Amino acid sequence: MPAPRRTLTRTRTLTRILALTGFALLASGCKGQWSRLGWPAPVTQEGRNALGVWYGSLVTSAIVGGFVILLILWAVWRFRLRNPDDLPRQVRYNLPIEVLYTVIPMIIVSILFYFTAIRENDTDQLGQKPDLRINVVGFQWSWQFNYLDDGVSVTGRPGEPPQLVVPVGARIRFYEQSTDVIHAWWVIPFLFKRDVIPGRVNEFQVKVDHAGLFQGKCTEYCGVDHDRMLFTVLALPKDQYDARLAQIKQLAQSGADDRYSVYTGPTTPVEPKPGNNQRSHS
Ligand SMILES: [Cu+2]
Repeated sequence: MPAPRRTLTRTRTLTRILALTGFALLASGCKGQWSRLGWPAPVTQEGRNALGVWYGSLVTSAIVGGFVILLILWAVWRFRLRNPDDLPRQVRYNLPIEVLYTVIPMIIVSILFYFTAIRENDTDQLGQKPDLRINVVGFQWSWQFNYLDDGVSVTGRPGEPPQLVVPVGARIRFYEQSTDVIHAWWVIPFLFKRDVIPGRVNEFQVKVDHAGLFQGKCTEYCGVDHDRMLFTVLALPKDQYDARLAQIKQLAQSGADDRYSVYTGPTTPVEPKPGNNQRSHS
């Protein structure tokens, strides 16, 4: 009979496709984002914490999803129509089951909330005194980075992303300010973003533990050129960072490159008084 043979061939093809897909996923997972289930590689401890929450949530969702799919399949099979006249017993209001499917999701959500809140608290901790303080100023439509302890500023223009250079292994405190509307500062491999709000100084602290060039962008829609609010963060080993900073200082003082200027603002960013917080950036 041809039918079983066709079934066998189909099964073999399906098995091959599954095996190839699995191999492709595993192979790409060794070096890429598959192993992190779509997330970029973190370069800070805070980023690794966020990744942990992502793994936990995803595994929980997979377990819940798998369980629900199994229940659906079981119900479809168990209560299938065997005979056109055979209507299954019609039931409603099973109190224990209703209580169960209200209580279990609440427990799952509470556990997810607990871990999210813990990690969020860790990320919000400013920790010890920083080694380096950077004032990030968002404006329509680029960024200015003020090295508060070194007296230099780097200013970008729309389509000309500024670059922030930081040392690897140093505690970096960021002070975010906006001169116009709400922006959000996101360095992709920090796996973290924070709103930049006019009239406020938002702070966070991280330690970058990998050298590299990281892409960043504004993630709050802030106007027509929002998509041009790009920037990069270059993390260098301490000696290379020192050399690069000396070069930047020299460029700022000589005025040879208009992206760099001498910073003369406050050494600790202050929140502007209410009603007087607009357009302080020129
Ligand atoms: Cu923006």
